[in-house]
Amino acid sequence: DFGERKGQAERMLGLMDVFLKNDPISLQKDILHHVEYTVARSRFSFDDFEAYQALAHSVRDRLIERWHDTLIHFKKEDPKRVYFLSLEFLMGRSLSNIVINLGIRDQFADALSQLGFDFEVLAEQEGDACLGNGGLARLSACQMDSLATLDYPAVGYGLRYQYGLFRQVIVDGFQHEQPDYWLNFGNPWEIERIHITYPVKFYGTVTDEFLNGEKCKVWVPGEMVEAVAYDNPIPGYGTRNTINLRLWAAKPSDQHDMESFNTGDYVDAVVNRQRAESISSILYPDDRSYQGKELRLKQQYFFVSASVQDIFRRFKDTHKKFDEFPEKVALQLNDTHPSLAIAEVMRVLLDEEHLSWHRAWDIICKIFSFTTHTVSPEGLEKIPVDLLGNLLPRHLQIIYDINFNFVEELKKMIGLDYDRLTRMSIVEEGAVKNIRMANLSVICSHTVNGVSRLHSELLRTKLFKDFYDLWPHKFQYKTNGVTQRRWIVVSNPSLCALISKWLGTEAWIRDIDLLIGLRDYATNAELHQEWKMVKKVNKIRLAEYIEAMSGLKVSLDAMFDVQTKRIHEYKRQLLNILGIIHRYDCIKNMDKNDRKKVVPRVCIIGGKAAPGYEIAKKVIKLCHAVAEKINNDNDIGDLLKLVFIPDYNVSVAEMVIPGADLSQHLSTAGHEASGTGSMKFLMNGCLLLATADGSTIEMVEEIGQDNVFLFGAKAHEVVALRKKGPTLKVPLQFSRVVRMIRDGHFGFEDYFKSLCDKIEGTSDYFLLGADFMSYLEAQAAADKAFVDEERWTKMSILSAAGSGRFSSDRTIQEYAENTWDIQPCRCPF
Ligand code: CJB
Repeated sequence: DFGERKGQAERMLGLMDVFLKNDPISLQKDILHHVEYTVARSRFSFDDFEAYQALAHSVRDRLIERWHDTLIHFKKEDPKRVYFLSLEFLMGRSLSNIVINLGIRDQFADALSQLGFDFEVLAEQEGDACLGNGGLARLSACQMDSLATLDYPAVGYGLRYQYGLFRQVIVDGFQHEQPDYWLNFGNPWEIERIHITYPVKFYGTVTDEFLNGEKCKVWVPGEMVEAVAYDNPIPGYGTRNTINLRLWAAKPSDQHDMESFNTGDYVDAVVNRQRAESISSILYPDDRSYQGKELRLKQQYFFVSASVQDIFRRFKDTHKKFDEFPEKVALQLNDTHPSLAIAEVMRVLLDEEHLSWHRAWDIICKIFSFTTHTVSPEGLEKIPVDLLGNLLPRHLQIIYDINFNFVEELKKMIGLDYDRLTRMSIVEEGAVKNIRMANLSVICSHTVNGVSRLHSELLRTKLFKDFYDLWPHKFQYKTNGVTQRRWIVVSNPSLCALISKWLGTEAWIRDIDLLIGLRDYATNAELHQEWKMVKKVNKIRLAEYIEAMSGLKVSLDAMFDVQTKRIHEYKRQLLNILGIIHRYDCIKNMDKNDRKKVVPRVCIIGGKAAPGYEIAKKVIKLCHAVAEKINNDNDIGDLLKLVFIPDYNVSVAEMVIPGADLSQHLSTAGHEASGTGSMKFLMNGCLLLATADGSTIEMVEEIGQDNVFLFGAKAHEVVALRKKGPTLKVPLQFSRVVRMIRDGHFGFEDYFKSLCDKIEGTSDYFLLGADFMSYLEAQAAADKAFVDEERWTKMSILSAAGSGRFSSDRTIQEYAENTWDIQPCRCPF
């Protein structure tokens, strides 16, 4: 009865304030309430961690208000939404980011200090959410922040792993991996939605049946698990909009294998049921190596199937005709990991909604867009046909049908060019038959994006050349970006305040192009003073961390030179270490006078190696062995120090990046699709020492060649250099430092032998030898610039001033306008 319901609603409204209040007393009451009733500790006695929990819950309450309002607003407006499908989101900590985006950080800090707590200390209590490996995963997190801030109607979908990326522990210089059971201490930022569940099916058989006289396929699955939604509200900055990141967890299904309960052993049957949870239990730690593991494929399909069901449910709530689907739905594939979504949407449209192939295919071609993050063909995901056919028999059929139609069309267009047909086919023939997920994604998406201009060029001329020749209009690029909210406002509050002061506004936090205004003051002596002070504050913070972690005292006058990222051969951490050995060797051979001219350096390296990646693990050990030698050499003192920062993750990055003077990005040109770490350093006024690779090329265009230390072969020269092979001359300096390792200067010579073999002679695939001299020259140029404080500070200011293009706000706006065709949908305040 309407009257009765209206009356009840009004009564409820009367019982509650419309919104929670943010004055100091209300906040303190709220925090204490959560101490007592949520954390269940006495409000007269609770420690920092409990205070953090209560604080987090008070923040969460405010977050939920906005999230509800946004979801209701989206429902009412029913805009076209983008669904961002990604197997990885590297969120890091949430508390500071959330209170800053909600605009209530200072209020909370005041309220806490009146209770005798320090906001920063409590924020440190939070553990990182590491549901991803590296750049790709952190990019997803930055893009969610931008989607919310720019008011786009977006939903993120992913997996709620119970074990995040392993923790890296160093024992005697070797990497050991420990599990990251991150949910142990609870996660206040997620909302468990026990009623939002979907069944996900695996295995079984497909039969032909007749429905209303029409032949159709029926998939009779052999296993079923339940996907449960966990919602993670993502607040925008300077807006009420708070969007949803929905992560799925696997739970046993009540419909799962009931038969075994009746016939078999009860205990065994329960244990079997529990196995369902393993699907979402662990994040695969192998950044870009595809091993054809069934569990990985199960994860991919599990999250795709649940997300697609959720998307259809939402669409069908308000729409009847599937022809409207492309007007309401854009599906973004973050790399090929979610590309089974193509076959899944097709299956639902054909087998459950009973659309004709023609109509279903028409919809597919309008809704999917694909972004690849990879440069090399070996990086592309392939799934063995046997594996796919066993786990998802109906999907394999659909992929075969898509491929059949595609190849038939292709023959009409290009004739019987069998080499090309073979290359472009979704099915790779060979000893093991594979499904090429990238080909599937390119064929079925309306747009294929690269992540930098160079990357896109490589896609068009190499990786996807055949497809580009066929469909040039599909290929675009969106140079990556990072969010300035996390990478300046949260991680570098002093720089944030300084920028706002000099620009006279905080508007740059939403509109990063304003940073360019700093150029006007690039030579202003007063700004120089303040700029140097900010760097110093951040260097002190980093130096304290290094000392607490390793006992090593470092000089603040030294240049803090940082290379932090996943360890990969192509990223050439080894080049950095060889350069350090060379520097060490030079200092050792100098007389007293020359030593006085040496620019002191603290070299900082950090990053994880995939557990099965032997060479990368040897690089970590080499770094420690070299550090051991140098740091204990009294002859060297403060002139050179080498530090390995263990367990590099988002929160460590937030502390390291602002404290860096120089940052290194050494990938062999043509191998880094974009690179995003460099953007974070740039925003924080760190100078770059880099190759002309990925998005660095575009950074140089923004800030000018004079403000970057560029070195090394260009992408187009790399192929020619490799061809030279054994005739390629490497400099003596290079051979000498490799010889020092081989001769046991740093111990462990047998262990390092294979590492040395990898970079000498024809095996030097990543061209360390060829680039070495140019690298040393760039390093010398950096030294020279550093001693000229005024010049360095100016370069630093110009770096930050020119970093605006590398905000994920710009990237997301380009996606919205040129790929997804969505409009902002701003929730009224
Ligand atoms: N990337 O982090 C990953 N993992 C992969 O498996 C493949 C690529 C990185 O993605 C970043 C975001 O697009 C890029 O900036 C980076 O160059 C790329 O290596």
